[in-house]
Amino acid sequence: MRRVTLTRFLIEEQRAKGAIEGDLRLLVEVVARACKSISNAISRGSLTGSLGATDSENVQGEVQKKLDVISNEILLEANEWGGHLAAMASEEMDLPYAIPHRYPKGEYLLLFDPLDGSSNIDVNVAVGTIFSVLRCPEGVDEPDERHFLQPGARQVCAGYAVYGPTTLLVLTVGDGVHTFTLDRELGSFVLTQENLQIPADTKEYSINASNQRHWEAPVQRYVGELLAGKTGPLGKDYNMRWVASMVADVHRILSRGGIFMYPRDAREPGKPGKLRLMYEANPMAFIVEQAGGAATNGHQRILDLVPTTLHERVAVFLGSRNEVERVTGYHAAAR
Ligand code: P6P
Repeated sequence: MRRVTLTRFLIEEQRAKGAIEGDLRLLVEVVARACKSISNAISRGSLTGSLGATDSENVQGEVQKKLDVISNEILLEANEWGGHLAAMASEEMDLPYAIPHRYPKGEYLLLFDPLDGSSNIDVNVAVGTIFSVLRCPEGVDEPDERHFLQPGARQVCAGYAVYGPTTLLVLTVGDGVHTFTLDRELGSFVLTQENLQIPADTKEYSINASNQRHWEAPVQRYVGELLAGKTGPLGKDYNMRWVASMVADVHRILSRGGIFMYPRDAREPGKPGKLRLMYEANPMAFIVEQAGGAATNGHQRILDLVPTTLHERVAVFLGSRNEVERVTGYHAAAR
């Protein structure tokens, strides 16, 4: 494998395919550098007193971990001065972040979950950063929440960093999915896998089974068939994994197939799901589809959903195409 850094890859992609014009390349490199800083911050954990919770809640009503706030700050400070962004939005902030007037603005909107799975951070389990890039609508100088509310199909770039045994950056600009591994000696992300493909079939599913009694009928039916194994209608035994960090569960699926599910459930009937559409489901759906997989909310393709609020939630079924199509078909049959 040619040892290609992220910068060289982005330049050569632009030269070969015109896939990544200047400001988008700058955006990806700045976000990657911020993810390196986040990786360093979380790797020091208790050494720097950065574990544990703050005494504040985010817009989701969740208690913020210190590292949620630190990671959010790292991404804001890394991106606000470069001139590539019109505004930013984060799981950790109620409203979009306007680029300070002292800095030039660019054509992109950046959305992120700065530290996904942060409930795992205090027990040293893999967490991650998820990001999504949209174009700011033409002629809009001061974008507000409305300008972010674009369907996921309009994303020009999406990616995540997973902070595990190694720190990885997984990226798509609409021309396949590629993985970069952080080489801490070089201080650079190095290309380690090109054009990831998710197998259409799988023997592994991912769901928080403790919520089983709250699921709707199509999910009860589908998971019941998975549990029935070889003697059941699917004719094979399945394994289950649930890390409770979406980034870690999705990365496993990108690496070896599987289906990830966070369905809506009866605990909060008013909520369409737990995961957030704009900066969790949409970027992951873009990546999964670019790797040959599928992503729906049980009824529709996630990337076709038209958002109504910045922090809206959505049910998520994503991964191996044949399994996602099966459980989505069960939702259609139940209507
Ligand atoms: P539960 C993390 O809080 C997260 O948003 C996703 O990363 C993860 O898949 C899910 O929630 C875990 O939810 O209910 O199993 O704790």
